[in-house]
Amino acid sequence: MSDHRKVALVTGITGQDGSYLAELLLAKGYEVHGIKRRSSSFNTGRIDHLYHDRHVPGASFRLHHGDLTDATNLIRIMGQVQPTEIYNLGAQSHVAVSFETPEYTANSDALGTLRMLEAIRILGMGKTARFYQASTSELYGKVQAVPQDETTPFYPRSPYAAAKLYGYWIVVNYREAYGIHASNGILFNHESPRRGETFVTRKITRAVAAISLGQQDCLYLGNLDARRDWGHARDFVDGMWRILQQEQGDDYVLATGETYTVRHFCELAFAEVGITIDWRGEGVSETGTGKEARKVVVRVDPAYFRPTEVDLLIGNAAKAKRVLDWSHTVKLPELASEMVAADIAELRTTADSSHRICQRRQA
Ligand code: NDP
Ligand code: GDR
Repeated sequence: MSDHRKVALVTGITGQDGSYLAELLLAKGYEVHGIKRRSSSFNTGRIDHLYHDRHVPGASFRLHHGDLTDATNLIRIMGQVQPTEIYNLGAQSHVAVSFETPEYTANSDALGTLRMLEAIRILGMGKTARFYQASTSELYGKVQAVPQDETTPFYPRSPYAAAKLYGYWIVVNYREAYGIHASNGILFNHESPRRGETFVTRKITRAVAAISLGQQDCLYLGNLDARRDWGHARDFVDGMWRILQQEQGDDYVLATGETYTVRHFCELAFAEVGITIDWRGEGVSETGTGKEARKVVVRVDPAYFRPTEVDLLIGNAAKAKRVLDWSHTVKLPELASEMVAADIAELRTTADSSHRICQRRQA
């Protein structure tokens, strides 16, 4: 490719990964364009610190209104921006929600990917733009081998995973059919203080913060035995960038190679505020000292169980290590610690933070 400009277009820029990726690309001297959805309230909290008035000379960060369900909009933005690298991070990314909104999830996650690739083809950008697709370890679903790598068969277990399966294969097909530099990053779970509040790690760390500050009594969770390979989002966006710096498009697993249960993450997070969880008996108890004795801090609510669950994910990122020289730098205890500290700091500075999620109600 002879195009030496560094212009990135990022869908899902307002999300966890989009925000870290934008920071990384700006630090590397890219002009960064992001697609954000129109919202009735502000949805740019994760990227506000990157935004400069567009009238400021040299400003290299731009936002465009758009949506992955709107092909004409995507074609227009892509035609205007003429990106050299496209990161398709936008998605209805919540697995449990995808059971509630399967058609919308397919539209944004599966057809949205197709629309991005078609825009590249229609605009004749196949030789100038490289494409990254946010594929996922959820593709392995009912796992067929342990650990999972690029050769492990897929077995999706949710409408989200089935939509992402289409996204994965349409990327492979456009690479093979049209010679587009298109790659899949098969990323295992990655978290951070910017993680959406309804994903399990953040839900836990927010609750730990609230419970430790006396603003919440109890945390309700679903399946405590699910195992995930959790890393830090900052490490993973670095892997995304490395994937697009390769001469050829290809598919890569990014993972830490370690797996832990949701239960274990709870223990790590509560330990940060000095609460030891004792899982014996009904519910879950805090082992307190003196008068406070035993208090239930975590309960299981079957409402959070999924119709079909992914029980065990653990990735093998050997190919990424070999080809991209990528590996994770943050281990789970450090991640949990950072997330709990950030949530405590946030709660302390939020005036309106006294909302009790699990109150004992008197009749
Ligand atoms: P988030 O849920 O934090 O962010 C998703 C982003 O997509 C948000 O910016 C959201 O906008 C945007 N979005 C949602 N629907 C649309 C749509 N129809 N059109 C345009 N944009 C849309 O996800 P993450 O940052 O955690 O993940 C990024 C990507 O990586 C996703 O595709 C996810 O499926 C995938 N992935 C994530 C992993 C993880 O562990 N985090 C692991 C593997 C894959 P808004 O802010 O307005 O909601
Ligand atoms: P996941 O993440 O489904 O792996 O998808 P999530 O944090 O939602 O769930 C992880 C595991 O925790 C169990 N769990 C709960 N989950 C949530 N959200 N809320 C609960 O109360 C709860 N209790 C237990 C779940 O059942 C599951 O087993 C994430 C998303 O970022 C996807 O977009 C991405 O593709 C995958 O990671 C890799």
